[in-house]
Amino acid sequence: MKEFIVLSEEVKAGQAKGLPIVALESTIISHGMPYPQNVKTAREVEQIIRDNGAVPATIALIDGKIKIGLSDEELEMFGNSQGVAKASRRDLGYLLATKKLGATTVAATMICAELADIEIFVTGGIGGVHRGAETTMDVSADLEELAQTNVAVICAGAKSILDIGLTLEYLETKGVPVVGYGTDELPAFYTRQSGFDVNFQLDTPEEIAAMLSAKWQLGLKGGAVIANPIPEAEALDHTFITNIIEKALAEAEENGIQGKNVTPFLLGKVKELTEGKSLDANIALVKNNAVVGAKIAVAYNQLH
Ligand code: PSU
Ligand code: MN
Repeated sequence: MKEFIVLSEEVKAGQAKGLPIVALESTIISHGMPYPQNVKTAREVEQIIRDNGAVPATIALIDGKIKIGLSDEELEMFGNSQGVAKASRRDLGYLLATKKLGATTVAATMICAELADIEIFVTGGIGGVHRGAETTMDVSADLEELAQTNVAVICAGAKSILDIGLTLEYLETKGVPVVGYGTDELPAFYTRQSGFDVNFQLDTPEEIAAMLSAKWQLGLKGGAVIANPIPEAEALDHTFITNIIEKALAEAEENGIQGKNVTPFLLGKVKELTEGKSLDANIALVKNNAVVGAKIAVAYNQLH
């Protein structure tokens, strides 16, 4: 297994010194945001993690290896090339064996993080149960991964391109805790409110670290969703974004978008219809998650 894993110098040195490490995904770079904002954001997020006392490890598949920590050139390559596959759990074996470039989703990043002994992972949003999943069966592999892989995902809640209620039901069935960071309501990515409660509200990185530690010490497999609301000043108006999401969903349906193309299509459409406002919000919330995630990693590290 170890033959597939390559740590960057920064991550290797960090692990040797016992520093907290924070995993970051690469699908958000290759398929979640346009160039050049994607690369700029990826670099800034890494720096925020350093500034808050942890070591960033952006994860991707390159030339038959799982890279834990990317160079500046590699970040640029993932942000600015067409031929990067979106890599989820099912794709890992194929992409490694064929030595193709793979941008890891939340699910695949969790798998790779666990292989590299990284417990804390920061991103923007997780996949979930899509609206209409009763008939399409479009349920993100991210949810199954949260059920079985011991990595906590700091995100801004679940986007309303998803069926948030069904996503919470799925996570409940799988025993995945959904924690609100300083809130009792699950944030909905672009907005701070969703109308759904989280399972537990915790207000400090130390409390979250203690919860994760207790869960895993018991041998309870699986991750946790740590939902951190977008900062008030960056949040989009609820009615504005809801109308746009409805339009994006209708266009996806008209165009027969399916499978792994659904989420990138919807994100791109929402960006276009908001004239970039959704992208600004997305960038702001990821940076906000990086601050919180780094602090959780520091607190978790102190317990171990
Ligand atoms: N949500 C976002 N931005 C993203 C994604 C989700 O706001 O980039 C990406 C993540 O990598 C997530 C993936 O794991 O989409 C989910 O895709 P799917 O719905 O196909 O499982
Ligand atoms: Mn899907």
